[in-house]
Amino acid sequence: MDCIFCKIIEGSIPSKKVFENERIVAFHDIQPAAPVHILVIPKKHIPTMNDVTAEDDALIAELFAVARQIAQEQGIAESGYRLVNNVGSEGGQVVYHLHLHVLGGAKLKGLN
Ligand code: D5M
Repeated sequence: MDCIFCKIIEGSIPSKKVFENERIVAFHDIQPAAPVHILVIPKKHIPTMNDVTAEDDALIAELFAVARQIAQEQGIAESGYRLVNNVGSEGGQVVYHLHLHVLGGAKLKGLN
């Protein structure tokens, strides 16, 4: 499959991983938009949030749990951070493999 995040999961493209279990991987974004910018992705290839089904409920809950754990580990939980999921072209999605951006480490602008 021609998916850059699937290649990161299988290890054929390098990444700076900060978390991995049987279902989820997290790694540093290659183009950081904040001092802390980590992507949390399911190993299951789900293109966008529009493709999530009820059968993925536990996986999506775990995605958020891992994001919360990473925020703690990165030291941004107390000061605050942002979780972002871009959906489709007008939502700014570039990589069509579901991912949560964990952004923090500075006062973030916009969207509020
Ligand atoms: O975000 C896609 C994000 O994926 C964007 O912030 C860059 C990041 N990206 C792209 N290629 C890589 C690799 N190889 N390693 C790490 N991060 C990467 P989107 O929400 O789709 O706009």
